[in-house]
Amino acid sequence: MCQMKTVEQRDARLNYQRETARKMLFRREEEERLRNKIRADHEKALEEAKEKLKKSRDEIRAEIQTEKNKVAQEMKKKESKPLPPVPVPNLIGINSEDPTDKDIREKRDKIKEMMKHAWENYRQYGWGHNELKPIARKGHSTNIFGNSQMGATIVDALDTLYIMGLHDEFREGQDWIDKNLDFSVNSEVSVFEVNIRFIGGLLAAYYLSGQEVFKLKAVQLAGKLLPAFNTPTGIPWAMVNLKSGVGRNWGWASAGSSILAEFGTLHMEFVHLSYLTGDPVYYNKVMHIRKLLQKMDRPNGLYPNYLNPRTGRWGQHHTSVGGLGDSFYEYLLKAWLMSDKMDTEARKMYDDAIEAIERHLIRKSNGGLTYIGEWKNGHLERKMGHLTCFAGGMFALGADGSRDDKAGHYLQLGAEIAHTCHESYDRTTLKLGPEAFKFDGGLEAVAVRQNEKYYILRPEVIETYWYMWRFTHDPKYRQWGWEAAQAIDKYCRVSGGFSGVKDVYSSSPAYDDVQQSFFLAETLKYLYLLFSNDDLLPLDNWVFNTEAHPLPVLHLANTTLSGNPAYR
Ligand code: DMJ
Repeated sequence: MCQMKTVEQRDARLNYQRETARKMLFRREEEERLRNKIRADHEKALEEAKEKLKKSRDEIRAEIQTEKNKVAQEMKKKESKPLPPVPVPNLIGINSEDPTDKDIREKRDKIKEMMKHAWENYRQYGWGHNELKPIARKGHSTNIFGNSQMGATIVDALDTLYIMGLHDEFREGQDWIDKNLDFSVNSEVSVFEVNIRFIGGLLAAYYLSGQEVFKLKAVQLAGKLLPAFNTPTGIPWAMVNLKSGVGRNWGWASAGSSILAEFGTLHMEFVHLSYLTGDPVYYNKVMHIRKLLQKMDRPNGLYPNYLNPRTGRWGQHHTSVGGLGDSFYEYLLKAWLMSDKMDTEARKMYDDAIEAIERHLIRKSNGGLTYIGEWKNGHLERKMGHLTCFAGGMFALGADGSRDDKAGHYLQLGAEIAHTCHESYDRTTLKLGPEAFKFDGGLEAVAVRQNEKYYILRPEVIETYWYMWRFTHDPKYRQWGWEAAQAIDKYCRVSGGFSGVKDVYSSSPAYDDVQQSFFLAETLKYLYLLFSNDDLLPLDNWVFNTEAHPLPVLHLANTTLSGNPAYR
């Protein structure tokens, strides 16, 4: 027994020694192989370097360029991969008969003529630039579009051209987008503006025309905006560099805050992006914002305009239904409408917000005009902006489905705001509305400060007329819209396009020399729709984003994207 153990132990020792020797040999061979490889690589690199030295500087440059092109081509190939097919929602009312009433037809033709004038001059003098300077007859841009030529007017105008039947002009725009619209640029843009004008414009053009290029460009651009959401809270920065993805906020915003109307106006476009691509990333980003807002305390039930994306805390307690707040409320309502009224969470948030606004911000002036003031650190400023005038249309649009069946009340509120905003136009010399107007110290619906007397071709008042027309068919809304159209044609039209004016109370106002892209996207589109039949883009099937780009209703369940099979 004992002898057997000794034999076994000896065998095991021998095996161990043999194994160790084998491993050492293998390691040595491996090291040798590696040394040889390093030597060979080194020699190859030396040879290549010697070869390179023989080449001229230009040859070397050309080689580097070829390498770069190869990489760029690879990236382009990746970017233009076709997107997965999804069922297109029911697209109703893209075309409609001409109005039977001759007078209405003529008015509509006049609006179309104005659109042609704006477009042709932009094409001639500003093509490819973001906007047009109609007096200087050259391109124009502002910091919201960054420092590159992204053809904002082309993208913003596309769907208006389409519904007006200006198909040659539409194709010119499509061709430019196809060949020139490039987002790999070192340019810092506004996330909000790029979303509502570019992504909204491209998506609407896609749904109306069915041309894939628009969908593809919208998705490429959205990918470039995503890094803006990389903040500690997921509340996006106001601006993002399209190339580096670095984001930051406006220097003027309260304590480094993001703006409610900016990060709160992404929902419609982002839900459509997820629907079309089958990728939930966009949907998740906007739902995260919503959930975060839902959890926060709201002073007096009001949403302040500023929120710090690092700390998740409110900035200054200012609340506005005009600039800085406006389209956040609009998108709560429209999220509900766009989901075929399935997204009841959004509807509830809208109802709660509107009730608080009515309680704290809406008042009647001594002269009987209903206005929406601004809440600033605990007191009400009796001033209303042109931007706030969109709210008349919003109240009317949200009347159906309102809490406690207050449809009549909200339609009436919409009518009162429309009336007030009309008064702000009617009390000027040019019959065009000022940027902001007061209800204070005996003044009603008039601007006081010189720097609030301008009109920059904004759409909000006409937008409200159109919604009120669709819901009531009261002819006064067409009449008011026509008054505005005539005033624009008389005082803003110049031979090189349309320009804003600096003082609506002066009979010979100076021009600001800017043809804003929203003039083509919104002002002229709402005017055209005001003189069209209701079956053109019916409101049961289409929801207009805040830049007037129509997006179709999707039958979406509360928290899922059931319209897209990729989600089932
Ligand atoms: C447009 O770009 C949009 O309507 C936005 O929501 C606010 N205002 C401008 C036009 O005035």
